[in-house]
Amino acid sequence: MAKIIVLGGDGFCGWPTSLHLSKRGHEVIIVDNLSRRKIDVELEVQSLTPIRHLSERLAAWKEVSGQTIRHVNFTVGENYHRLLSLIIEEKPDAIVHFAEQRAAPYSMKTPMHKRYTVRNNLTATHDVLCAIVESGVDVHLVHLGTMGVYGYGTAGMKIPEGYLRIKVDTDHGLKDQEILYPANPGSIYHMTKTQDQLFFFYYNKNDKVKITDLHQGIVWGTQTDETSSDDRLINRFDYDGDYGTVLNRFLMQAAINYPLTVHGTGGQTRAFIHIRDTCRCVELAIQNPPQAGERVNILNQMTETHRVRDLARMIADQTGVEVAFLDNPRNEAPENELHVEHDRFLHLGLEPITLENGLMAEVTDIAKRYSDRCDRTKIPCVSLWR
Ligand code: USQ
Repeated sequence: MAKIIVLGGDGFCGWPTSLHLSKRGHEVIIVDNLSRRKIDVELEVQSLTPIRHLSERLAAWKEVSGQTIRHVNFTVGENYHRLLSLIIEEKPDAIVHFAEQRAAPYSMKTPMHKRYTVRNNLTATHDVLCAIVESGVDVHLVHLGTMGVYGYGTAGMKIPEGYLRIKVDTDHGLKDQEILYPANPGSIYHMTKTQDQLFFFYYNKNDKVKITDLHQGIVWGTQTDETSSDDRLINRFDYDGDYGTVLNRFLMQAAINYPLTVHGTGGQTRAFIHIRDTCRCVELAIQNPPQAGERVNILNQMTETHRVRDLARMIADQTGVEVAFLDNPRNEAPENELHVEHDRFLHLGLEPITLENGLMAEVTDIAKRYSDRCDRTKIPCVSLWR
């Protein structure tokens, strides 16, 4: 069994992943400064689901599973020496890095939000890499990246897993090369993740740090076996215009009969993954570290692609809710095709959950159960890209 530090272990992906790893017998230490909860206070919105304080969550988990998860509260990126001493003292086998501001609309709200997102995300990632090297501990870093690094134009090809094979016209004729797929961020948030990639490239090349970068699609769903095993362990559910992501928003909107908020024509095609598969993929990544000296290991962590208006239509057909086509607050291609290679996780044994698996009803049930906690004024996306 491994010892794993989960940076950002109180968030939407971090919490269920921490429980998933703990349940399987790994020793989990959460580092989290509770920034996501503080942003709820700033935005005057709360998770649709009533999430408990982190100490209550951890006590409940101990009661339910018998497993202890420790929590250390500091800001990664601001407390370098705490991070360094934690790594030296605990000697983790793996560090899972979720400790970044993850919402594109939030990152675009104002210059202050842009600067916060850049400062927070880039210093966090760099401090983790720097501390791993200074500690001398043999740690595998598993980072939650995004499919958004590839950009959302139409590539005209299947998007590969991180690296693009190209031919370069050199002095000695045409030569094959493999390069990082050209970064094409669509928001300040996505830009920070493209910059993370360069940090990884450098620290892997220069210091031989073992790194897996997971290019994750849009997560949907909310509960896992672990988070649903006790009400006190419930995962957060974001429905607001900044943090709510498209499919969960549509399912929640249908549950309260709010016209589905399609941006523009809804011709945007995106990659999706269920939260249960997020947990499983992180576990698979930890179990399959790159070898020493191997380049950064990049996997596309998604299971299917869908067009936004198709999702809206499907949910409208099932529930009778109206579809509203709204001016798009974002600066993004109104229509795009998206084909993605994602064989690497399938080869590692992932059995993907898809929209057909009946789990959409679980989201709708949760949304209905807690609908009285919804503030309808927080649903519109008011963060503009211009
Ligand atoms: N959209 C709507 N209506 C809505 C909300 C969104 O039409 O009510 C559209 C957006 O305009 C966009 C698409 O749906 O075209 C996806 O938006 P989103 O908010 O669901 O997802 P996004 O901003 O891309 O970010 C989310 C996560 C981020 C993660 C990313 C993966 O917040 O952390 O990295 O998904 S990916 O999209 O593959 O880059």
